[in-house]
Amino acid sequence: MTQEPTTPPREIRKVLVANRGEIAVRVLRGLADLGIRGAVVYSDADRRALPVLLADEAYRIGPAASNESYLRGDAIVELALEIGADAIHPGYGFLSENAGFVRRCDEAGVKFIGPGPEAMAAMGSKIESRRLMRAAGVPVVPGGEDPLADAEEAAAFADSVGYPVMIKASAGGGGKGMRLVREPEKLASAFRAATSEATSSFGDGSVYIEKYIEQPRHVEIQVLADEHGTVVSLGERECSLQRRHQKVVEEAPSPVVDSDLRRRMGEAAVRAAAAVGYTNAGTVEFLLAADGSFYFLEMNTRLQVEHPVTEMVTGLDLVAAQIAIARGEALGPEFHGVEPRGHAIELRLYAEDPYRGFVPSPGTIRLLRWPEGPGVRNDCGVYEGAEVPIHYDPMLGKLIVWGADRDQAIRRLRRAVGELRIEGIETAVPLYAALLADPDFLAGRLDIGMLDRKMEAGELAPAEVSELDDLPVIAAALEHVEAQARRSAEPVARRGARARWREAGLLEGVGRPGWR
Ligand code: MV4
Repeated sequence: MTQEPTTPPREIRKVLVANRGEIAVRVLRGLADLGIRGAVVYSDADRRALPVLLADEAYRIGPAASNESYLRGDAIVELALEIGADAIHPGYGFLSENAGFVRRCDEAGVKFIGPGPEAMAAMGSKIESRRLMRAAGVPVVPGGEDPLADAEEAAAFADSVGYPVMIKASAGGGGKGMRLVREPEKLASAFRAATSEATSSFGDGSVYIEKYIEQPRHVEIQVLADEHGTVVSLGERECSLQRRHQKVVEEAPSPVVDSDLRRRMGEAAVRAAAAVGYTNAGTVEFLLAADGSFYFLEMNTRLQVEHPVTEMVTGLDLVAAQIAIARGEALGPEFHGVEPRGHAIELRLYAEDPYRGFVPSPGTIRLLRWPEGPGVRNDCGVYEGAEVPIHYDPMLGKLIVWGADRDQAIRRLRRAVGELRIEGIETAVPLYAALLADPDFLAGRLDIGMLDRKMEAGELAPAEVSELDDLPVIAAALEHVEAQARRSAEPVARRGARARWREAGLLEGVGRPGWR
């Protein structure tokens, strides 16, 4: 990145990470790689969590409940001022898409690492963003421009675009306040249901109507925008494998996006970001129909969970790019004309049981062994012995692989899933093992309903996970027990940081076998 001579750089020497779990770890690592001090907040439930152990500084922000900790924008800005942090990185979730929080940061003179509040608010309203996108020449799904006044207006619109249609909440996103209507007789009740769900969920009952696109893919474009008016596309991620609006597997590039479609979707995403004066990292979501047409859905104004697959195929560090943009630097040549190299796939690992309706499975991680080797990246927010609290999203982390092409990436992922061991909690690892043998997945035949359909049809029954037997594990455990016996015979002074942490009570409850 190059500095524009006219703009003085904004000093960023210390950043407060206002998040938890794997994304706090990812951001802290990015900061460390840049030589920037990383501070992190934590709730009572996260006192011994991995970000707290990795950060240069860690500050208690409140009790376990998010409302009293990670969502306390006032306390977080106050803390940033107190500790001399130049900027706040919000991660995803929590305060990351809260325009009021961004304004609060601006007023305090603490740099928010993300877009400005106007761009964030414009994209937060689905009706407003649809209107802006249409005006900017970004394709949107055929449908209404304004909030629907009543069921009669909904019926008139539905007749003009043709059934099936979707009624969506303007303040929604992620599927809340959304109703699919296939027959005119069901429209009025769907309108009322969407309106009341939108009112109770968002305090804003306005809804609009769109033509329903059958069995599309979810393909999103990663964009970066500097503070000098330059916006670039870093290509797409295929995120069609979802269950109930929760992404499960993501990959880059999409198996069906060729360089011409990538260029057209990239240009549309750049127009979308430019139309709202967007800055920093963002993602423009599209529905990609079977006939190759694509439509703007919404823009996520944050760094996303699945950003690593873009990093793996572009060789870029998106957290470093976010910091450079926040410092006022201009996007350099390495960000222009980016084409994907090879193929990356990410599996999300949640503490939940996919074969019992994905119920959360909180508890203690008794054993954790991550895969390693060529092309494997672990973005993980927990360690062996850690507790998975019930208070937050149960994502433990992500397993990401890179291969020279999709086939190699899939083979490496199969190998990595075979090496992965998580005990003490339930995860989707057996489901992933089944998916990695599924003919439709292998052929890249994906759509947004595929995972739910296959789960319901029993086509993804738990597969045998391991290609290894347990002998190496037993050997490692024996070796570990012996090593521990040797260590406990040593004088305290020679045992280093680990012993000191334990004496400080930091490692209470940390499982012994395998803990490094
Ligand atoms: C749609 C659609 C089909 N047609 N809109 C779901 C979440 C919200 N962001 C938009 N969503 C959808 N909007 C039209 N006009 C299908 C979905 C949809 C979906 C979109 C992306 C990823 C997964 C999905 C699962 C179900 C429905």
